[in-house]
Amino acid sequence: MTLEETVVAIRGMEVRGAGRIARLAVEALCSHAAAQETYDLASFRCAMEQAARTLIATRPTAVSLPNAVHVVMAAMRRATTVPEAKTRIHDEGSAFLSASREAVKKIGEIGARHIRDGDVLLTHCNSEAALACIIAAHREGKRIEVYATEVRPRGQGLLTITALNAEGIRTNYIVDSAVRFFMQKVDLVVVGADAVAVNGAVVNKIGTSQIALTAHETRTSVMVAAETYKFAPRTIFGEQIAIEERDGEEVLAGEISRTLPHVTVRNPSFDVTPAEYIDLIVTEVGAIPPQMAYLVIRDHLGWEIGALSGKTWPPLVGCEGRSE
Ligand code: RUB
Repeated sequence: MTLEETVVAIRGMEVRGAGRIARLAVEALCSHAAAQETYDLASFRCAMEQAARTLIATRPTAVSLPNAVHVVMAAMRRATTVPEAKTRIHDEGSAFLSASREAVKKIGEIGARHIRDGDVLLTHCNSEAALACIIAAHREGKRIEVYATEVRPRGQGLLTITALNAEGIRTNYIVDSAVRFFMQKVDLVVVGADAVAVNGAVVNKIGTSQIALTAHETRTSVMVAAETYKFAPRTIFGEQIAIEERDGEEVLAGEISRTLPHVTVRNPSFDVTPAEYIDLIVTEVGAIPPQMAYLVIRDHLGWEIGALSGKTWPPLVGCEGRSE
C-alpha cells in the first residue's frame, strides 16, 4: 500500500485496532522510504518526516501509532546517507512488525493463564490482544463462554463474534446497553487498549469505562490486554491522550439528522478507564497491576524519557526552511 492508500485505510477504518494501525503505518513508512529516488539526505529525511506526521495524524488516540512511527524514525535519524537510512528503516520496521506479532501471541499465552476453566468472559470492541487471551484459553481446553458487545456505532462486535465463532467458542452477542443486565453472570472482563497512561488509566473503545464501572459494582475482575508500545510515554509530562471524536453521521445518518437542526450528534470513539477499575494489564513482558505502568514506559519502551519533555512531538528534523 502507498502512503496515501494507508492514510485513507486508517482514517476510513478499513484497518482499525491499535496494533493493526501501528503495523500498517510501519509498512507504509518502509515502502515510502523504498520509493524515494533522491540521494540527498536532507530531502529524504524531510520526505520521511512529513510522511511520519501524516500517518500520526490519521487517528489521534491509538498511542501505538506514534510509538511505532517513532521507533522507525529514530533509526532513520541515525543514518548519514540515504542508502543507510533506507536500510535502517527497513530493518527497524521489520523488527517492529515481527515483535508486534510476537507480542500479541505472548499476551495470549499470559492472559490465558488468568482465565479459568468454566469462566464467563465479557469483551468489548474488537481487540486482537484481548481475543488472543480468550482464544488461547479456549485452545488450552478451558470451557469458556463469552459475552460480546455490539459496539455502536461502527459495530466492531461483529468482527469479534465472527472470530469467536470460528474457534467454536460459545458466544452471546449483546447490545452495549445490556452490559449491566448480564454482568452478574460474568467472571472476567477482557478488553484491549488504544493507550495506557503513566497512571495506569486505560484508553479504549467508548463504553469501556462504563463496563469497568459495572464490573466494579459486581466485583468482577477487569483484565486489559495491551502490548508495551501502547503505553504513552509523554503522559509522564502531563500530556493528555487525545480522544478522537468521529463524524456524527456514523451515529445518525442521512435525512433524519438534517431534519433536527437543534440536535448535535456527539460521537467520541474512546473513553478513559481509571486505574482503580482495572485489575491487571497483560503485556508481552508480563502481567502488571495498572499502577506499574511507569515501569513499562521507563524500562521496556526504550524511549529517551528526557527527550520527551520537548514541546513539539514528534520533532520535525530535516525539513528546516521547507514548507510542510
Ligand atoms: C479499537 C479498540 C480496540 C483497541 C485494541 O477501536 O478500541 O479495543 O484498539 O485493539 P477502533 P488491538 O475500532 O475504533 O480502532 O488489541 O487489536 O490493538
